[in-house]
Amino acid sequence: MGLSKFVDELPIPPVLQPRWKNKFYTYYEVNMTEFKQSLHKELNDTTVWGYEGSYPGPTIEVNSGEIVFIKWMNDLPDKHLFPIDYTVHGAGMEVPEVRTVVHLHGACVEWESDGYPETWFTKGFQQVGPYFRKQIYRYDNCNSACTLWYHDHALGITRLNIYAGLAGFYFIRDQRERLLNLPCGKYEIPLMLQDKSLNKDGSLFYPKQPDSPVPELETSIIPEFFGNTIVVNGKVHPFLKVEPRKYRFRLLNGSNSRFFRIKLDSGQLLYQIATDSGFMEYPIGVKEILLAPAERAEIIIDFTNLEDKHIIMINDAPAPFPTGAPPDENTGTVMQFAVTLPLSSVDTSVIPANMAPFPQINEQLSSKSRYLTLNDNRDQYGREFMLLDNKEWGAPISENPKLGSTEIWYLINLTGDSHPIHLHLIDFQIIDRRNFDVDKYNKEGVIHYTSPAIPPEPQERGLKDTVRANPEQVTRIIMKFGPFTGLYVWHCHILEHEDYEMMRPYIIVR
Ligand SMILES: [Cu+2]
Repeated sequence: MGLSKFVDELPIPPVLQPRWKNKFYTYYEVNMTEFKQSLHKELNDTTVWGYEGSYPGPTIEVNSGEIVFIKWMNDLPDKHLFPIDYTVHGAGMEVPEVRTVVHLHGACVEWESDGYPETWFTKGFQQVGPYFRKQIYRYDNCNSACTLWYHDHALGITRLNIYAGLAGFYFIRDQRERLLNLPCGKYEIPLMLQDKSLNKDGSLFYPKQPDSPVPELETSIIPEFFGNTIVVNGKVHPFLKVEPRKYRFRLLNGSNSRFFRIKLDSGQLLYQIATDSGFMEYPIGVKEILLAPAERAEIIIDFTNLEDKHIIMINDAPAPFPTGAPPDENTGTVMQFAVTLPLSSVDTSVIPANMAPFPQINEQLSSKSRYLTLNDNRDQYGREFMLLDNKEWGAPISENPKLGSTEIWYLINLTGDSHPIHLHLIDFQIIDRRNFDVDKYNKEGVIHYTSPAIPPEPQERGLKDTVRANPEQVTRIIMKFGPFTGLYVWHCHILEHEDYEMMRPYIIVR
């Protein structure tokens, strides 16, 4: 479409103010509405959905251990912005078209407040899903400092609700973080990376049918969605004016399906300080960072001595990842940093030598190993759909870890895609990845390894809640289940996969 790049300033979502706060708890109210917002100055305003009139939603900032209550409310229209495929699990004609439920991604939270996909609710809570328990969610925020994000999770339409704009940041802060002397205040900036396709009139485009359409259906889910342009915090290819000093950026891949492998065209290092779920043991200097949908990384970029330089953040991740086409000039460009502001004060922030201890979980502590396949299938319309453990969403629960127990999960990827696998409630550690013979597995059901174990990449050495399970590899993760019991989910975070069967309930039992 040829929109000019770097003509809109990067928006920074506002910080949400609580309705009340006392020494025991904090209470917020958040309303979901439809409104118009400018995604690019050369386009008409775009109709989006957002939280508190903002896309991305306002950032919620809490302290570790703070008890927070949030009343999430749906005030959206009855008609969806995008075409619905009624054949998808939980999205049939019998349920209201517009349903929402909010999941705080990475949160340590009771199951009733976790945004289980069947706890959806409609406008004014007039209708609710079968597992709905409460209107006001409680968050215990037991995590250490980290970058979480909240987003919609309604069964069967998560891909459409998030694409419409229902996503925002949630930061947990703690004392250790304050002592690190990181860049803060206006030098600490969240970056939500997404891909979108925009029609000429400025409206968001989401396809009605896959490339090879399904004639029997008016609307069909697509295997993956790849937008033709990149938006950061809701702006197409924005720019950010920076001072010649250090900045802390909280990166989030908030796309439906697109992976980002970002680097700076200046070739300079990104100093990664945090993974999905908190600080790493020590910073690492890297040229590029790969982020699958839902993965986060915190980085420090040092613009010192780069006065008047214009530095472009670029993306070279193929789509689909890892074997798809490389990005073009639009999808390969993310945003620009213009080092044009004068230094307003001496930069006393640091890239710390150490951040937080990272105690590795000993494999010996694991009381159970689960072998879980990622499968490719065809449905009655000839469409590809993916499964976990070869089971559909509605099959009986098979993952039922005991409260307080440690398990190792073997994610056996039999498909040709890399899938970002996310478990709710807990953080895990990646043990290793190992190549195996897929044909032999398909014929005989045994894992025959064809390489030694590959340790996690340096950028993954920390607490994670989303892991890339690569094709033709077994990815092993280890985690302790708790501190809550109840019903949670694990799923692929490629939203088109999640909605079309690549999601499973799991239950933590006493
Ligand atoms: Cu997937």
